[in-house]
Amino acid sequence: MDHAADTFRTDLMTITRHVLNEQSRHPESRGDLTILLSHIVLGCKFVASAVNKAGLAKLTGLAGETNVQQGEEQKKLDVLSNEVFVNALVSSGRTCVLVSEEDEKATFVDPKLRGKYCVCFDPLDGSSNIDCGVSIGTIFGIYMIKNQDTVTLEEVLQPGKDMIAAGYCMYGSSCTLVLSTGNGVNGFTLDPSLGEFIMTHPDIKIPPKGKIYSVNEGNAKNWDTPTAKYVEKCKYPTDGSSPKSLRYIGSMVADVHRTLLYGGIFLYPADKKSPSGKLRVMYEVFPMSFLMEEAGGQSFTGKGRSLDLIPTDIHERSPIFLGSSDDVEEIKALYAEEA
Ligand code: AHM
Ligand code: MG
Repeated sequence: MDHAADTFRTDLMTITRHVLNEQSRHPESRGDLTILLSHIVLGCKFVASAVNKAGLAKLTGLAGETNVQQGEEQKKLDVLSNEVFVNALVSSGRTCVLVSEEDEKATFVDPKLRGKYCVCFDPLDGSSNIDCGVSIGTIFGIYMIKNQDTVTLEEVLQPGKDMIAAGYCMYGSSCTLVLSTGNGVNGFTLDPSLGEFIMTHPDIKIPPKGKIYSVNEGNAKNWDTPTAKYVEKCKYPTDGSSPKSLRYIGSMVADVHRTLLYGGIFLYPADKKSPSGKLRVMYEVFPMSFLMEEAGGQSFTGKGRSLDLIPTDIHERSPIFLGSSDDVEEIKALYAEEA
């Protein structure tokens, strides 16, 4: 008869066990980050369940409110996800400021419930994909605040390189949570029968060069010269290499997840209509750039390293080019030529 371990994995590295292991590398740690992350994980499980049931529970469609980002319509699932994360983060007792894509202003937590962390998050990114069942996700980045009692908005506007952890959860054909606490990147898949995220992608490293480019080519007529030249090179390489394949889901979490695992480049450049691009610095560009660098890749804004940006507004946008190091080098060279 088979040993149980031949059929079932019996020594499971759950995300909680992993985060506790990481914590033990810092003997001075009091477990605050572990507690905060376990609340984020709970939020992700709740949203995963809501996304799965969305069609049945009539959660798709508009909630009748308008999002702060230039009048975008807000979906019911976005509203629900935002509430879930705000409640989970506040009740962790480990946060003092929350920055959410869905809220115009930063939320300063009641002083009685404050802890030392600021969390920036997009509770449900890729909302245009909700109604057709395409992958969507949650993105988060975590900063440490020096003094939680006196924290101001200025202190929240820190460069991305000061983040201490970042991650995303993708609600796709499976639910996958990718996390870095500044010591590499690991991926966990939700086992629905256990209700636990189990490590399935240890120590993710992005290939140094990829065969895929990912961009909304519908915006091509408004691109600047370096972006246009780069995409032309992807299609008609002049160095004898094969053309790259184009893959674009239109959901940042899914497009970045594929880029991280398979290599290649994801671009959301500036264009004449959107000179700062579309994606938001604090809860889209920074967390994804942090993960990319931790996995051995690069992230560039068209001017410099993405994580060096210092935002001046919590909903600021930036162009972004991220992915395999060699591929990002090529676009950097084209911007340098232009300068
Ligand atoms: P959202 O935050 O309103 O969902 O928008 C962000 C999304 C990203 O997930 C994705 O990369 C991008 O918008 C796609 O934009 P476009 O439809 O312009 O290609
Ligand atoms: Mg978003």
